[in-house]
Amino acid sequence: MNQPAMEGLRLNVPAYVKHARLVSWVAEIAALTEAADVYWCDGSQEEYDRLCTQLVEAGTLKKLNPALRPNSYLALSDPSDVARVEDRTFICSEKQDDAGPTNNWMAPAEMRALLQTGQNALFKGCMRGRTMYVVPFSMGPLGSHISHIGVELTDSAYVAVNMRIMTRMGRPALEVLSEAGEFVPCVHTVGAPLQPGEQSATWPCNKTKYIVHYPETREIWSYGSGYGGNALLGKKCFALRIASTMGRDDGWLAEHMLILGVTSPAGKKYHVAAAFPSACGKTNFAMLVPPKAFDGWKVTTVGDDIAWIKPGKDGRLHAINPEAGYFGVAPGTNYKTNPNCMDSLKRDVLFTNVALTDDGDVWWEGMTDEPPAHLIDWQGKDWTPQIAKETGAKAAHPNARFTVASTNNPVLDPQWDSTTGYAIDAFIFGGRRSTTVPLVTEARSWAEGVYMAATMGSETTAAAAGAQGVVRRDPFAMLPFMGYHMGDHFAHWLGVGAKLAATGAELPKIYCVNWFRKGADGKFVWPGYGENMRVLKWMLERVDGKASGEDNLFGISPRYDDITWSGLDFSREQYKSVMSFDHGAWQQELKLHDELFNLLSPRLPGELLAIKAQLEHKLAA
Ligand code: SAT
Ligand code: MN
Repeated sequence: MNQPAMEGLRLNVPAYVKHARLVSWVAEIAALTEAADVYWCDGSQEEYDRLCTQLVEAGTLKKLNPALRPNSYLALSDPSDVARVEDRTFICSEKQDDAGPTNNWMAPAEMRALLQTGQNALFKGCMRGRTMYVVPFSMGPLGSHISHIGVELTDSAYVAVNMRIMTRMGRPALEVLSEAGEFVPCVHTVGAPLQPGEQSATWPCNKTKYIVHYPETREIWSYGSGYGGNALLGKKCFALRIASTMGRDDGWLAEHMLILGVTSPAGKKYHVAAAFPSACGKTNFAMLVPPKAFDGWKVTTVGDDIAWIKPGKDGRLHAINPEAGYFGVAPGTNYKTNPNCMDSLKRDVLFTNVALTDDGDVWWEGMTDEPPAHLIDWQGKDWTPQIAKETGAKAAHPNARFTVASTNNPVLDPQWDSTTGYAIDAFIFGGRRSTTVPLVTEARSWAEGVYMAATMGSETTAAAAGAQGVVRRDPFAMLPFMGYHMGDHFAHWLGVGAKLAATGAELPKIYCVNWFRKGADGKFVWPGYGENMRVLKWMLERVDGKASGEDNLFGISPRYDDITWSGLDFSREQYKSVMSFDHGAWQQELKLHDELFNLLSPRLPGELLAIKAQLEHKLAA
C-alpha cells in the first residue's frame, strides 16, 4: 500500500478528491479490512439507482410495484439484526470517568487491540470479498458554519443508499472538505467476509457486535450490524454521541430532539424543540396536523430526531437539523395518526422489515384498520390474519422503519435547510409513562427545566434490543446517545443557560409532557397525535405571557379552562386523570431520582440536588 501508483489503481480515487489525509486513511482501512474493491460515492441519483439495482440483484432489496409505490424498495433484515444494540455500544474515552456510569466503557488501547491491532482483531480481513464504499457526508447544510463533515467507510451498499437519503452525501461534501478539512472518520462493517466464490447472505451481519466511539479522537468504529443507528453512522453515533462531546468542548448542544415551526393565525412563527426517547412519537409530533378547531394554525417540520443547538450572537439558542431525511418507525403510522408522514411515503422510500402485499406494496400493523388477507411478513413467511391470531406473529417488525428524504414531506418547513437555524422559543421533554407524570408542566426556571429533563423516565420500546415496557431513567432522552458523563451534561445545560442569562437574554421556556398516561382500563386517556396541538397552544401562549396556569408540585400546569377544547370531547374528569399528582407515586418517583443522582455523583451539579430538596419539602407538606 506504500506505492502511490498501486494505491491509485486499487483505491479508485476520483480525480476530484484532493484530500491527502483522507486518501491515506482510506488506503489504511482498505488494507486492514482487505476489501476486494473500493468505490467512492458521488451521491448522484444515477449512482443511487445503480446501487439499488445491484441490491435487488443481490436479494437485499425488493423493488416495490412502481404503480403503487414508485421508486421504492423493501429490505428484510436478518431476524437477529433488527434494532440498536445498547449493550454493545461503547464510549472509549481515555478515562472511564469521562464516559460515566451510564455508558459501556473499555480503555481505548484495549478496544483498539480487539478491533484493529490485535492478532485476531475483528476488522482484520472483515471486508474480504466485498466492496468498500467511501461515503462522504455533511451533517447540516453544506458549507454552513454549524455543519460538520464525516466519511463513512462501509461494506454495505444498503448503508450507502440509506446515507444518501439521511445526509447530504457524496461529492459536494468532499468539495467542502477540500484539501485539508476536518472530518469524523467512521468505519463500518457487517462483519461477514466472503471466501472466494462464496455467495453473500441477503442481509449479511455477525452475531458479534461492537458500536464504538473514541470521543477524544472523534472516531467511530462499528462491527457486525447493518441496521439503523448501528450502521448509519451519521445519525446516533456522530450527530449525537460524538457531537455531544464536541458541543461540551465548544459550548453548544447536540440533542435527541425534533424541531418544529408553529405559525399562529395572526402569522407569528414560533420554534419548538422536543426530546422524546426513540419510538415515542417524535416523527408524529414533528408533522402534527392541528385539529379542525385550530383553523389558521400551521405546523411545519424542521427535523424529526436530532437538533444541534448553538448560542447565537443575539443571545438566543439557534437549532438546526443535521439530517436530511427521516428514519422513522412504520408500525402505527396511518392516515389518522400521521397523514403528512403517509403522504411523505408515497414514493422514493426504502422500507426495512415491513410486510409485502401480494400486489407488491407494503403494509404494517396499524396502517389500515383491516389487514390484507395475505402478506409476506418481515421474515419472508406467509402471513394471514388467521396465522396472526393463532401465533401472534407480527406482519411487520415492531421496529420496522422507513427511510425517506425530508423533501418528500408536504409540511417541510421552508427554511429547514437554513444555515443559521431557528431561535428556539420552548423546549419540551417527554417520556412514555402509564402513570405518575402529568400531561404537561412548565418549569419555573431554567434549572428546574434541567431537573425535569435530567430525571425523565420512560418505558422502553422496540427501538432497542432488550425488554420492552420497563420504566428506566432516560435523562434528556439521551441515555443511549450520550458521548460523555451524564452528570457533566446536566452541568453543561446549566452552564449554557447561565451564560445566556448573563447577557440579559430571555431563555426558552422548558416543559415536561406525558402523552401516554393510562386509565384504570389500561387504555391511553389522552387522545394524542393532532390533539397535542391543544397543549402546544397553551405553551406558546405562555411564551407570550398570555395564558395562565397553576402551581403544582413540579411546576406550573394549565387548569382545565386554560386549554382550548373546541372540537374535542374531553371531560374534566378525564383531564383530572391525566393531570393528577399521586402522592405515593411521587414519593416513589423521587426515590428513582435519588438512584440516578447517586449513580451520577460526584459529577452531579449541586443545583439539581437543591431542586430535589425543594420538591421533597413540598411533597412532605
Ligand atoms: O436505529 S436508530 O437509532 O436510528 C432509531 C432510533 O432508535 O431512534
Ligand atoms: Mn431517535
